[in-house]
Amino acid sequence: MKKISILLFVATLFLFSANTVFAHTHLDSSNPEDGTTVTESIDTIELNFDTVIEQNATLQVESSEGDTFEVTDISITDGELVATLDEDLANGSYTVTWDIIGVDGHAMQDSITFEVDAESSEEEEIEESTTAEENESMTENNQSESDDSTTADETNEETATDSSSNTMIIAILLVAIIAIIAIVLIRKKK
Ligand SMILES: [Cu+2]
Repeated sequence: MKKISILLFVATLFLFSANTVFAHTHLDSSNPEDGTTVTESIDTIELNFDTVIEQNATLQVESSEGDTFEVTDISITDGELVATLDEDLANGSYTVTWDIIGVDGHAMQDSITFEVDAESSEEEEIEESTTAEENESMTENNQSESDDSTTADETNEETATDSSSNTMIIAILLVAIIAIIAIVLIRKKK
């Protein structure tokens, strides 16, 4: 009887450590905020998550025209991610997509969109049209890239659904194990 209760105790500990928190990691706030328009040009994007995240997070910035922007630095402190771009974002609409590993070990992918509408100087407009021309030849590449990310999105949603049903099963198992341990301990006392 003693051996069984020790075994159950170890199993419980294992389940707890594997699922410390029964919740996915989501975005709390960001700068720029989702759906907003910023009136000055920016070269950093800040994401605040509701739990700590792992250091291996990645982030992509894409304009509505399909141009992608190089992220030169990602710094992560607990649940705060700050991404620095190699250039200021010109006026336009942007989508920021991230892949993170949350505190529960689940991979989470999500995105925000925002607009930049800064007082544009002539220089910026010239820069913008040059970039647009340069990127015309890349449009094909970007097309296949965005196809890929759609597939990734779908896979991710499936994973999230699967893991939440797994979480339910684990929670039920946990309750059952705790109940068994309680019964064993009560019997021991008698
Ligand atoms: Cu999760």
